[in-house]
Amino acid sequence: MPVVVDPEESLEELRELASSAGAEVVGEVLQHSPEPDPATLVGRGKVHEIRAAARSRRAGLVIFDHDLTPTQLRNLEQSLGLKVLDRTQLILDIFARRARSREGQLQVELAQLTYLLPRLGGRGIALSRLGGGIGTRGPGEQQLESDRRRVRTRLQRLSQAIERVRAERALHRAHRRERQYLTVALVGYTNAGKSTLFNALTAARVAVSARLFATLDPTVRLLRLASHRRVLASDTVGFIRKLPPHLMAAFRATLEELEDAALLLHVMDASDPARQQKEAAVEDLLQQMGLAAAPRLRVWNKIDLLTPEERKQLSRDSSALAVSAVTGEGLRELLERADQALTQDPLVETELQIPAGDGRLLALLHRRGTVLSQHLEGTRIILRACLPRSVEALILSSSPLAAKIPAHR
Ligand SMILES: Nc1nc2c(ncn2[C@@H]2O[C@H](COP(=O)(O)OP(=O)(O)OP(=O)(O)O)[C@@H](O)[C@H]2O)c(=O)[nH]1
Ligand SMILES: [Mg+2]
Repeated sequence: MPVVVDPEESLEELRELASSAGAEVVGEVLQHSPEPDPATLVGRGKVHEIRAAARSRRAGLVIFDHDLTPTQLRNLEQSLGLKVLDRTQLILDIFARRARSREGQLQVELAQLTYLLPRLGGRGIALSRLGGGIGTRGPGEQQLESDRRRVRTRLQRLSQAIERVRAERALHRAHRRERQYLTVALVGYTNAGKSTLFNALTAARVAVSARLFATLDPTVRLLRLASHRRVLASDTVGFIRKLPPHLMAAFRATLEELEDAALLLHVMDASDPARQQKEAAVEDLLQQMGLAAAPRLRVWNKIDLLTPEERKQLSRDSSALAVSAVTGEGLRELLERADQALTQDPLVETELQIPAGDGRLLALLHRRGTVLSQHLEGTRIILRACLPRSVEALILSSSPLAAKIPAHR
């Protein structure tokens, strides 16, 4: 389902993106026209209006919320006499500033160059018309040819390097699986509060910020759920509507973390007037990534910012949890619900007997599960406990004297 975006709201988001990139917004122009002009996107009158507005406010840069074709970009830069960026370039710019890990940097560079390549091509056509006669090549074109070649070679190297990092990551994930940890990944729109929630749950210290795309590199930490089960929690890069396709492809390696997750926590900002559109945008992207069927829990965050009336309304959405990562409200329930939602390794309530002398097994049971009752019967300890099925299997296999007590006893 296509997500309907209100242009004013989209512009508001562009403003946030621009300030996240370090720009100061001095003015805005909105165009209501259903028919984009192939040469300049906006009509000629609008181009004049933008130029006048930019001059009077001494702007050094014009940013379009819409993506521009190479031709539109060139034409607009010429008629405005200013540097022009589109939404994709702006997002790429933010990502380029924020990427810290080697993988993140490789991915951003790949996305930037992929975006640049056809733009070099576009200019190449214009220059060959100007400079070169029939059968000859102008010097500008030669320069561009070598630029293009350089970009292509670099793209190839980047892809290879990313493949290597990707293989490494796959190995890490395989190790984690061997250690039997399931992964719970936090996903959601940028600025929904994923990192704040991640920190609150795992006592980590991932940087949190009101700027968009504060997190680029995924972080993984151990998290203890309500049953004492330990899982790996993974904080990931935020989503945004109209996510540049290049960026989506380039971030594939990072997003593979999500494919491996046993559960996605979809974190949403309950105080955001555009929360519904943003939820739909995230769902849309998850679907594009082939994760439509991935088990997930919807989590409304920032409920501390709501009025009692708004809270009441939210509570009608029974398929979601309401939490505040800042005050800690609702986090206990979140840990319980996440525990129950891990259907790959479901929680079972079971009755077990273990040898009374085996302190190690008893400790394991208390550490990895919730013991509901326990008593001594001769040389055996009889316990009723709630545990992940895998832990039950581990206990039964680790001592010949450990056994399950049939329910009909
Ligand atoms: N009032 C309130 N503010 C919150 C809550 N959770 C997060 N915030 C604020 O929301 C802003 C964004 O938080 P982050 O945790 O960086 O959001 P994120 O989803 O990780 O964002 P990206 O990494 O950019 O995708 C910060 O200013 C946080 O302080 C909450 O429960 N209540
Ligand atoms: Mg974050």
